[in-house]
Amino acid sequence: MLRFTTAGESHGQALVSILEGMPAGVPLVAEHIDSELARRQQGYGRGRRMQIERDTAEMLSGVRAGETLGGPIALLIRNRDWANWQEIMDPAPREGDAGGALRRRAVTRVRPGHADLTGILKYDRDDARDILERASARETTARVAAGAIAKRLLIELGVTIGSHLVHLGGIDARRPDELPADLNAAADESPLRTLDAEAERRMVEKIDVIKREGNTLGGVCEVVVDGLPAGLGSHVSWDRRLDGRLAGAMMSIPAVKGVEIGMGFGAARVTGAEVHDEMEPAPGRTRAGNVRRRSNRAGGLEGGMTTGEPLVVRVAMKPISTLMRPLATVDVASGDAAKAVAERSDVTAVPAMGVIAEAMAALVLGRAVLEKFGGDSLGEVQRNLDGYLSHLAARLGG
Ligand code: EPS
Repeated sequence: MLRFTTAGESHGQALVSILEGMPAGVPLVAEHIDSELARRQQGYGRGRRMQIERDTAEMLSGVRAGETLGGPIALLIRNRDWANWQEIMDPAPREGDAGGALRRRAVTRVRPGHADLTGILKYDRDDARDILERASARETTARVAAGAIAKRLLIELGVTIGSHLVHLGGIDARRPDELPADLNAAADESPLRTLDAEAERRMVEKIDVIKREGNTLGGVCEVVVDGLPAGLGSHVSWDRRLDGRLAGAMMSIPAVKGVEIGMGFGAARVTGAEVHDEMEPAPGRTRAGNVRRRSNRAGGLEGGMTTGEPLVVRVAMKPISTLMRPLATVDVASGDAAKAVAERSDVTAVPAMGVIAEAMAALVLGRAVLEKFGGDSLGEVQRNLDGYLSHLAARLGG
């Protein structure tokens, strides 16, 4: 079973990711991971932190001579900013807080919308830094590193994942009827990872205005997965339905507040004839069971299973909760009314969120692929997939 966990604080020494359950023999070099980490660091509207960090992953285990070994893969991503935070983040006990640095730097004016307040109540802390360091979206670096490896497995099996930004702070991007063959090559050209140059211009202007106002913006990214065979996930039990598993993974990304598959909420507003994808025979479309859907409003999922059409998931992110013109709050040290802490932050991180959503999709789909075609080596997985595809090829007059 493919699973992963992460560790690390935003201004601690490093982030760690452990990915377990990858079969042996998957080609993997540092560049596969580092290129994804670099994509996550892009995006107009990010703050000064991204100029400090140059995220690269050290492979500590599970990989030898450019191939996975089948054992747990441990990855280490160092925080460059640690050099500036050693005194504050040092794990060693402080003798009476020499110099009062910890007290002076304590975060007590908790930010509305952030984990700060509920975190200190639940974990019984006085300094919200004990919460925000782990709640920070810096953690998603470790997810993208693990997801980059899941992507390599999927690529070997003919499955590719891309994303683009479709909405930012009230401005829609036009979605082309036909997406570019290499979606990420096109989207990564844009500073906002959007395919609509005119909308991009207005979005950049809006980010500049909102930044001057000390405010923040959210938005929506669309993840598209091509090449999935029909039949990943299952209709038989609630926790095997792939739509639920994907939505859960996307909702676990910090600041994500909504997920739509295919038409999503739009499907609730119109009739069945306007929602369901009509089918026709299509010999040779093996991965879709020799059938073509005339539309893909279902977003590639029916009955909790992939249909063989592209998987389309849209993910909505709220505006970042650190505002330079802070909102009203309570100072938890005094109990008095106050203005929230205004630490350095981003105006928006929606373009990065798209890359993170790709990683989460890769981890969920990698697991679903191994459930169905699982093996200890890439060769075994490929043989299992090939056997299933020859079975599909023979169905429905194919
Ligand atoms: C974040 C605040 C900012 C972001 C950070 C997430 O960091 P800092 O507090 O150091 O200025 O840059 O995102 C990252 C570091 C990253 O790698 O994405 C927050 O509070 O969530």
